[in-house]
Amino acid sequence: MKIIIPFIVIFLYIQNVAYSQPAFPVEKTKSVITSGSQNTSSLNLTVTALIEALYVAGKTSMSLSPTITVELHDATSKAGIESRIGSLSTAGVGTFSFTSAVNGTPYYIVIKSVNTVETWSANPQSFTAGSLSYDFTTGVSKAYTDGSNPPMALHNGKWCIYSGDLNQDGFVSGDDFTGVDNDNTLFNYHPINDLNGDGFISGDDDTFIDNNNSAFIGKQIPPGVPSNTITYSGQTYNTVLIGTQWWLKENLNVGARINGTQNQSNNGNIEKYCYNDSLINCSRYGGLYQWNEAMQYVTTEKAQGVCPSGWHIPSNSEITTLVTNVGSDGNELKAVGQGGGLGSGTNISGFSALLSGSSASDGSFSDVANYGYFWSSTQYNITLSRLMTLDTFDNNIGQGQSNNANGFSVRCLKN
Ligand SMILES: [Ca+2]
Ligand SMILES: [Ca+2]
Ligand SMILES: [Ca+2]
Repeated sequence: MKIIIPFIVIFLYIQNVAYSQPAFPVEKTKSVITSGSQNTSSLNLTVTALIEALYVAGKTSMSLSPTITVELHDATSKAGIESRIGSLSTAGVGTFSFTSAVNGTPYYIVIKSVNTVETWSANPQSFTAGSLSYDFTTGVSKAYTDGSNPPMALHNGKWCIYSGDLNQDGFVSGDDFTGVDNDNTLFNYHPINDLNGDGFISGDDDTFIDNNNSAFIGKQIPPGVPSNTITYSGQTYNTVLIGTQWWLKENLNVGARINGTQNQSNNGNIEKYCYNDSLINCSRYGGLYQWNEAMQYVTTEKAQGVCPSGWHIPSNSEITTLVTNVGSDGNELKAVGQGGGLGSGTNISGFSALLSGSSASDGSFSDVANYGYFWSSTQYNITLSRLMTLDTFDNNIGQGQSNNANGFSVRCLKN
């Protein structure tokens, strides 16, 4: 079976998706400074921040140049308005370009990464003449504190962002050991678990989780930050800001399950397929929807379709914006644990994509754990519509088209 499976997968994949060249220039550069998405009206934030475990390992600089996310949050509502992914130098300096921020308006600056504690600037900061610099390392007073703990860790004279929140729940606790311990035991390597950046997953990485767990370290945020969850049809969904787009962080799982041998129909009820006709797969991966059902029988781009009120099925060009915002690196979209080798998900964007597979019009299911397919609301022609594809093998992001009768995942985008 192990020899046969890849051939089956490739065959089904070719059958399912008529592939086309991406309609956008392929942009491999992750640094936001050199990104093609930068426009003339963007504002540049130069931030200085050191990540605790990397700085302790490197002693006078970080042991590697980390990828982080910087968010700007409205000073009054505290809501996130834009997030940008980029790198810090080993000295901790990085420049991030924002397209929706304006001069003279104060914003909180928020630093996130896959294995650190979310850290906010002590106060809102404003851009002047297109630029703003903020250095978190020079004093504990540079980060927001709710008084529970110092909001950063002091190492070798510099204030550092706490390491150790690997599951990004806002606390450093026992749950955060899981990935490190698994990699340590199985001799696997996922970058998220290499806290000190020495190329190995070992007990040294546990140390930071251990210490911060004992000290009850967690994120400290100003009062009134809006919840990043919504409830729709009895289920709670998380939301994530990528660039200026708010995405649902999980595949939609709404409607009544029908068998893959039946067609979803324009009957006033939302219907879904669950992989292998098993309800538990809908809980894990979300539902699979034929294009017309996903769109609720309209063909307009950005239609609400089966999405909650105030949300819609993304257009192909909105997906292209997402692709640009992650530097065309599909691994940044995949959840940690999805994909293998060159295709291992890093989830740097927080999009948390799963390789949920597909259904075909003959009632068969295929590709789970190998491919994830996400419908757009853009038609290619009368029978095919555009979609985004992620796979287990590499970091490619496909933007092809496929038959409307196939069942794929749906990710909703906020209007
Ligand atoms: Ca945690
Ligand atoms: Ca390590
Ligand atoms: Ca229906």
